[in-house]
Amino acid sequence: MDTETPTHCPYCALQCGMTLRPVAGAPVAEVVERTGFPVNRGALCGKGRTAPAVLSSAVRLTGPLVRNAVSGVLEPAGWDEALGRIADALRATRAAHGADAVGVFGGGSLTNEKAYLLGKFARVALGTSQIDYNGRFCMSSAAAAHQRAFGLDRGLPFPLEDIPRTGCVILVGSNPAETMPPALRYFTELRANGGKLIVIDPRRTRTAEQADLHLAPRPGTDLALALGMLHLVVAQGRLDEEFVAARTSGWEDARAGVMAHWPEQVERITGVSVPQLREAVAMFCDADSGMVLTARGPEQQAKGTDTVGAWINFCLATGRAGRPLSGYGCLTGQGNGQGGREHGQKADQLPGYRKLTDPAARQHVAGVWGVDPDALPGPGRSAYELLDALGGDVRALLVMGSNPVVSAPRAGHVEERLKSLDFLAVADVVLSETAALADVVLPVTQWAEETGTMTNLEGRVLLRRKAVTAPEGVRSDLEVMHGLAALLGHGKGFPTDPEEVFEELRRASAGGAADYSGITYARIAAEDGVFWPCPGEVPGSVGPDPEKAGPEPEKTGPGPERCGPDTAEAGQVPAGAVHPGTPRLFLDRFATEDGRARFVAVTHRPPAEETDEVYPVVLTTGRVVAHYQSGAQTRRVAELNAAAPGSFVELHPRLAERIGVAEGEPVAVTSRRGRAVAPARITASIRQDTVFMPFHWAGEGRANSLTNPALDPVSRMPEFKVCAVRVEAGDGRSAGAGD
Ligand SMILES: Nc1nc2c(c(=O)[nH]1)N[C@H]1C(S)=C(S)[C@@H](COP(=O)(O)OP(=O)(O)OC[C@H]3O[C@@H](n4cnc5c(=O)[nH]c(N)nc54)[C@H](O)[C@@H]3O)O[C@H]1N2
Ligand SMILES: Nc1nc2c(c(=O)[nH]1)N[C@H]1C(S)=C(S)[C@@H](COP(=O)(O)OP(=O)(O)OC[C@H]3O[C@@H](n4cnc5c(=O)[nH]c(N)nc54)[C@H](O)[C@@H]3O)O[C@H]1N2
Ligand code: SF4
Ligand SMILES: [Mo]
Repeated sequence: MDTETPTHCPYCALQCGMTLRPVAGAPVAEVVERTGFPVNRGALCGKGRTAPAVLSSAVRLTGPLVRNAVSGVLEPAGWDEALGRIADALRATRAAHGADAVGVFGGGSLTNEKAYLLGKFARVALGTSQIDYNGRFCMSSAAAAHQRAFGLDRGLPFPLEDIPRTGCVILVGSNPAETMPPALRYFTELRANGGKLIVIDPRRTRTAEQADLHLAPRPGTDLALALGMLHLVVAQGRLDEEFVAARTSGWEDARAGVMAHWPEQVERITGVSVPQLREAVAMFCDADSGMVLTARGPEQQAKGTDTVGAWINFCLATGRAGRPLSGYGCLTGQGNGQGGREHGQKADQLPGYRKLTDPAARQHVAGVWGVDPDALPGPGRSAYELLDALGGDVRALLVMGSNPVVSAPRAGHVEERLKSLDFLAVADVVLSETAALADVVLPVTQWAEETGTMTNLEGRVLLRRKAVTAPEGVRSDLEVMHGLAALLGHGKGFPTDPEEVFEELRRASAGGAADYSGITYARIAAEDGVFWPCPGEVPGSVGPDPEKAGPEPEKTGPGPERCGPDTAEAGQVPAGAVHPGTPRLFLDRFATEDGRARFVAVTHRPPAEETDEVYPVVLTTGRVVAHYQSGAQTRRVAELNAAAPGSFVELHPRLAERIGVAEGEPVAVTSRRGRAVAPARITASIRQDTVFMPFHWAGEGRANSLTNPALDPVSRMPEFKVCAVRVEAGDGRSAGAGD
């Protein structure tokens, strides 16, 4: 191809628009600004700018690898051999141990088409219930809280462009300066317009530096903080009684928990002083509109769902929800973190954000797939539980779009479990740490080499277009699923053309909460993306055999017509008219049965693991701007490695002094699960009782050797953001921080 192609970044949920232009004689295309795309208006972070480097054959997989049974070494092989080995192994596992002995692990970087087809592949071609994905590690707590309170989970109920026009934003455990740099503009514009920004983060991050007010709680105490602030709202007579009466239910039950959290007690739990709590409440309530946005800080906790629930309660009690320029939102993380959680790669889910346990949903989707609803398996295990079961009940695994050796909690244990499998297959772009353990590695095409849709953090469905030709020897994930399904006796139903898969997804999602039926590739291209829900007519020629499809089931869940879009009443669009999509949700009603948002009664509880004499320091983990996730992609880019060459331990000067380390010297961090060593990065911007490690690296500096897999009871999200550790000089000089 020799033309400029407008497309999107391979990495995070902002899905910045960019244009790719081939360069004569150079191995990879170059990135050109795409100013017309509204979300980032041409701006990119360093990862996006350098993304084409990973297209280079020098750093990526260009042919399948199969492990030699004798030497134990991964060796180049042909596609027929590689796919044949996988199909044989999966068939043998199923014959010996049953269909549920085969597992599938997906990812939020997969396009909607891939995520959809992967769910179908697991349930139809493999007949297994054992599928989940890395989104469970990402925003599952916010998703669960959204469902509980609003009856619908879309990360942001409004477009980012609304942020600069609201009165006050509380950013909880979110560091866009490092994790979504082009989005920082929305917050600087907010302040330029006279709006206020409050940041809640145990570290004074580059985002917190921009805030009007920074609260630095002890990690894992956000639930108490939110309840304490809501207590002050009530105590100061700032409850929006009219809104609570007209648009919500459950306040009386929730109120008791709120009133039990006195500000002084909250100060003791969180370390945030009562005057600061008062200041935050005044700042938020004095503005005539406001938003609370959470990210992984409060969510990646064993009580993440309740914590987000408390923040939603806060928004509801102050009347900052379901109104223009106000509301609660979650800043979703992965490129397709939103779409990836809607179309069926999650253990309990069918396409269109349907529930696998809902008979009507099973009937509808089975109809589209041309299978018997009773043949569909039930819900499987959540991501960590699935990884923990490897080598036990689950004996063979296919990984597509994740690198759990680096990114899973208690990663040393997960690595052991992966090694104990009878068979592991990994489809990846590069030889990730997880792929390096596999029996068969399949090299797949990436973002710029294939077309597909992504749903960004706003719920905007985007088209990522193919811009360059993939190296020979590489196949797409869709082709992988097609090939494997055919070998497993499903020659039909697994198309390799992304648009054909999308047309089927439209049918499968029709009538569901995440309704994509009115969205087409052509519309997305013409409209800079389309926000779901977007119901519409899907041409009958596509999808399943109508004979087998069965009757359309009655709608049981709250449909999109209940969500109150701003531009038109969804569902009330005249027959034949095109639905405009739904940039803004909940303005007229919430997506619950009665249209009211539900308060949830929650009370604070400590982290799953509290500090003690042996493990006296809190570890929290997160990101740096130069690297993405497990680093599988970005650690292969020279410019990014130069900017951030390796793991580190961020600690306060007092703690550094106590353990006797200077800047750059090795620090050993030990938890009940393992040990990691990385250079000290000493800064007064972190609490004295807390250390921070980024999780982008493998080996000695791997943060996840330490983290606690304690799970949230509702979302099954692991507690990445808080565990107890001992911190010492890495060369063994120090006796420990506890003394
Ligand atoms: N550069 C870069 N950008 C990314 C990614 C990446 O890997 N690298 N990944 C993408 C993905 S998948 C995601 S999910 C997003 C994540 O985006 P963010 O959520 O912004 O990223 P994190 O660094 O995980 O966590 C945010 C902040 O939470 C704080 N924090 C830690 N513990 C607590 C706590 O107990 N309470 C509170 N309130 N805050 C706490 C941390 O100090 C950190 O500054 O980023 C996306 N963008
Ligand atoms: N300690 C700690 N751990 C964390 C977190 C934290 O804050 N702290 N955050 C968690 C969060 S929010 C997330 S999202 C996870 C993410 O962690 P991972 O699931 O490991 O995510 P990635 O590193 O993006 O892994 C994606 C893998 O898929 C490959 N890949 C990319 N695109 C494609 C594709 O289209 N097809 C295929 N087949 N492969 C592809 C990449 O090369 C890479 O190897 O990490 C979690 N782990
Ligand atoms: S902010 Fe996210 S989407 Fe935008 S360029 Fe950076 S990594 Fe890519
Ligand atoms: Mo994430």
